[in-house]
Amino acid sequence: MFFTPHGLVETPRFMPVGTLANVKTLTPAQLRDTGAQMVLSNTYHLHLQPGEAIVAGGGGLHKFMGWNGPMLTDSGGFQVFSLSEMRKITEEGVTFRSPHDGQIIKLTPEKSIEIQNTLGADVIMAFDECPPATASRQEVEQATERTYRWLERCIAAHQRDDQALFGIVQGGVYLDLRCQATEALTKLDLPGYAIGGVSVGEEPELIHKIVQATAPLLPNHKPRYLMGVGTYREMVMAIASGVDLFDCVIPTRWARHGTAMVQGDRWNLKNAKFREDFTPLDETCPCYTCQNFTRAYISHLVRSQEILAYTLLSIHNITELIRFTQKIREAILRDTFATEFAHWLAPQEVGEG
Ligand code: PRF
Ligand code: ZN
Repeated sequence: MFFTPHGLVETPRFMPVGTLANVKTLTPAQLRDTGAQMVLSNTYHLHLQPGEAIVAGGGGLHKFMGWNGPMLTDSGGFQVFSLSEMRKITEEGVTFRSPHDGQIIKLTPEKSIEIQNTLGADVIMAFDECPPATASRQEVEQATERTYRWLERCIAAHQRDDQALFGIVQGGVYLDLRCQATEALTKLDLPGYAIGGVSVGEEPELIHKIVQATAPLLPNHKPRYLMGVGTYREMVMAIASGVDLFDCVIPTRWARHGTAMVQGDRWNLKNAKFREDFTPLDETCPCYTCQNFTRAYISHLVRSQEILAYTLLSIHNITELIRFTQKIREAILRDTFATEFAHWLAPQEVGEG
């Protein structure tokens, strides 16, 4: 558990993604009812649209979007790499072309922190370089060292003591680089740490190895956040290694594709078998969707492409993932986590999925 100026966050916990200062298709009240505590938003997207000055004009991120719980903003570097074209990276920072109007935009560690200071989230992330899974060892080594130099610049630029700046460990699949980076970062005594550069196209077993080698080296009295990971098995494994926070677009993205996450499985609601199924998605689920609607009704909405379909599925999917991390939290507090969740850690069957 940790505290922010906008309330506490019980860990381990899944954080829904609210890229553009909203979790797609949900009102803040609906979001609150999923059990969400901390919500993530993005520097890259908000800088492009509407711009941080407008968010500040609206009273800062919390007031602007009507969410007065804990918020975290990602720093933008990762989004530049995965989303924009014509990006160029130097020691100074990253330049890229705005997908909105083609304008050349430059993000540096200083600029990212300035934007995040203006947005006003409770937790802000260091500006890092996340190399692709195809990068060579030498490229990863250079990116990891640069990420450290950028972190020092982020710390120097950071202006607000009501915002916690988290450092990000890079190092790709190279465990020795991960260990070196972790050791260097922990010396800086930041309020929290993240593991980045994971789940960028490498084998799932490598994700486990990286997290198992890195998370236990981070201080266990500070939040540890595994960026961009939110699948069941990866979360169980990471929590076993000490990770506290997760985020992932899967529950909301799948919802918009008509897919429900039900007890470890995924269901396409367009499937004919749901047309006359008058039971809830999951009768054990306390969410608004499961308490009030049937599979048949949601199937009808999905087939008709009604916006309510995406709202109801987002409510359920987010509730499902938060409830999963909440169940793990309760098991940890009962001291039964290792036995209750051991089956998630068993070797996976080949050809599954
Ligand atoms: N760095 C940042 N954000 C991220 C990542 C990263 O490495 C990832 C990688 N899984 C997701 N989001 N800043
Ligand atoms: Zn539900």
